[in-house]
Amino acid sequence: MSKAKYTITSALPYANGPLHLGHVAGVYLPSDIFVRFLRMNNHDVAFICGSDEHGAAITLRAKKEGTTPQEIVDKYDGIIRKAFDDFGISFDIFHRTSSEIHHKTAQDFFNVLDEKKQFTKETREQYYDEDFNQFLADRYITGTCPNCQHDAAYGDQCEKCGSTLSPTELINPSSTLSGKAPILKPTSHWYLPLERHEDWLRSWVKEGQLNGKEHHNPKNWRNQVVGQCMSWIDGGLKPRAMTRDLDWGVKVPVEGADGKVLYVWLDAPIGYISATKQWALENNKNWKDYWTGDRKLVHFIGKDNIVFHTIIFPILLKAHEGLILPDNVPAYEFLNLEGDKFSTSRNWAVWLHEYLEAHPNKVDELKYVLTSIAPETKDSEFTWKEFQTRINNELAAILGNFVNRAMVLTQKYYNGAVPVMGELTEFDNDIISQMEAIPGKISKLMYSYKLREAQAEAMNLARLGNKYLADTEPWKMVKDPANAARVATIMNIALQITANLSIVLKPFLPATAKILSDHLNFHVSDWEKAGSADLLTEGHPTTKTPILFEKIDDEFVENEKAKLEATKTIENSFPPQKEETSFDDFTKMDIRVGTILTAEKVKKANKLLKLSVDTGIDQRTIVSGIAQHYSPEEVIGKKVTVLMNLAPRKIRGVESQGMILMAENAEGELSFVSPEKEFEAGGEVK
Ligand code: B3M
Ligand code: ZN
Repeated sequence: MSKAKYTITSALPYANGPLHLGHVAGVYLPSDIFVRFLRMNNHDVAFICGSDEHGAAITLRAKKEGTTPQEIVDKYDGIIRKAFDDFGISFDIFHRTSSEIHHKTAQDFFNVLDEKKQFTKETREQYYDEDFNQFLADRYITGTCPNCQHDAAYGDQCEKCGSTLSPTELINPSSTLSGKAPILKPTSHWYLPLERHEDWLRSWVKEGQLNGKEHHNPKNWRNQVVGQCMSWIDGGLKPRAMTRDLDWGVKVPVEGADGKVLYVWLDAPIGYISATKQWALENNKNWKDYWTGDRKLVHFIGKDNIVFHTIIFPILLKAHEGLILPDNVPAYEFLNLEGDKFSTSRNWAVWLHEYLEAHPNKVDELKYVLTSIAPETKDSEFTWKEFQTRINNELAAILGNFVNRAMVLTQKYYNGAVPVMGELTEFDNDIISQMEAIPGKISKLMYSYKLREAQAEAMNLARLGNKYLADTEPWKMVKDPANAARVATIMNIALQITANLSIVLKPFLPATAKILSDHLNFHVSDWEKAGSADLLTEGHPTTKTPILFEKIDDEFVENEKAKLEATKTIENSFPPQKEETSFDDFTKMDIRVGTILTAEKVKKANKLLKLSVDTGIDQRTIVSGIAQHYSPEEVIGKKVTVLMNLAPRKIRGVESQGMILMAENAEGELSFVSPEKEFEAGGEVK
């Protein structure tokens, strides 16, 4: 049977910020491990990724940094690209959706679907920000998530529970631009009628589900993925707008669509195709070979991207005709950091590029730890303490220790030359058969996308080696010359294990595997060779390896934790600045210093105090909503600021003749705004 061919994609990171360890553990590292494994198994593979440079994520970031979207994407594409390079993620291409070939590919794709009548054009009411004269799609609108009540969900998705939303589903929507409640205004867009595709989609997703009693899952789709798809389909598929009123993105390629661009979730997945095209151009290949025929398309993504890759993009691919649908969509849950969520706004993150700058020689260490804790089936957590424990107790104590002993003793006893394997004991045979079984176990786990267990299985080979040396104790036996043949056999087996490690560790710890290969003078990348006990022939020369992993001391852990604390920012919920006002309008307001003379609670109103205030020119009654922050007794005699010429209003039956100005902190606590010097009542505030 010929080997399966693969097109592997990793979610295109938004070029609106650097990558943190959560992104790495849940998308880029696992896809890289999987691809390295496939290549070693001689599968035909294309490994595709690139920057996602459109959408509100980018334009909002540009606004925040006071610059242009183009500058934002250039900056972050650069940072991300370099970090991937330094970390050794082995993409065949890391492309950009701002490229010309992408714009053209996405427009052609849109035209094909339009010609096939796969869209409906509809005019609907959409949220609109009157202050900014802009329709509010996706991240331009926030509100409370109808599913988890998170109060900062976006118009297209909630980052807390991962659900995919439409702006109108948000509770208490507000504009990200002005902070105000939006109005509704009609606009025309191209919609993809998802509901037309329900039947085939349902059975296609079900193929990934349980089959019979054994819970046999032929496609190995993760429960979370099947679950989210089914709940979306069962919830009723609806038409979804595929265009937006924005000026940053891929222009809608039809007449009468001025000021409209493709929805970023239409254009970004097509980015996988345009990246493949670019790669094919550069490498004399035909891109179609990677998107048609007998080939497995696999998307590595985070769980917040599930429906885009299992419903929307598959519908687009199917509607386009002739292109393959994903074979699997291994989606990862979220990684937390030191007891809290990763957060860009609070700068609670370990940024990949910063880690690599600080610890350029600890790349495999980070890979190992992140794979060990990868959030494959549930959310997991990164802590610097665990980073230390995993490196010291596993990498250094097990793998490093075993390799070091095997290589050092070989130098010492045989000047580096592989000794003769003599007669085998039962124990030797048992160790060898355990070793032979490991590559097969790893393969099985890999093809089922259980990379965390696969790495643990690879480490079991080092454990086996350690146990073998600890039980046979060649360093004791060698003291009696009568044992020479036995010691040679033991060391031969230990070296065969080391050579096997240099193969099976390659997908997970490529730099470490390379050190082993170099010092063993053994460069084999063919997975099929792994498991054999005669990889190294008698007399084969080896050299002593350096210490593979340095122990991490407590100071390292403390430093890293202190760095996190020192750079975190406090998130506040202060509203954005209000619209500009004129000096003339400002001077219309009469604001003065006043002194509170008396205060009493307003009956049946637990927030209100009725105050009498000396304003310097009169004495008047003001009702103020401060009863939950001040008792009547404590306000008497206080100097406050009074808005004098506010039109009188009746509040709970009492006429309020003005307003006391209050300052509010992030927790919603109120404080009087009082002159800092002892000023008498009546003084103007201007
Ligand atoms: N950029 C969303 C994200 O980074 C998006 C993925 C696109 S994959 C086609 O979460
Ligand atoms: Zn939610």
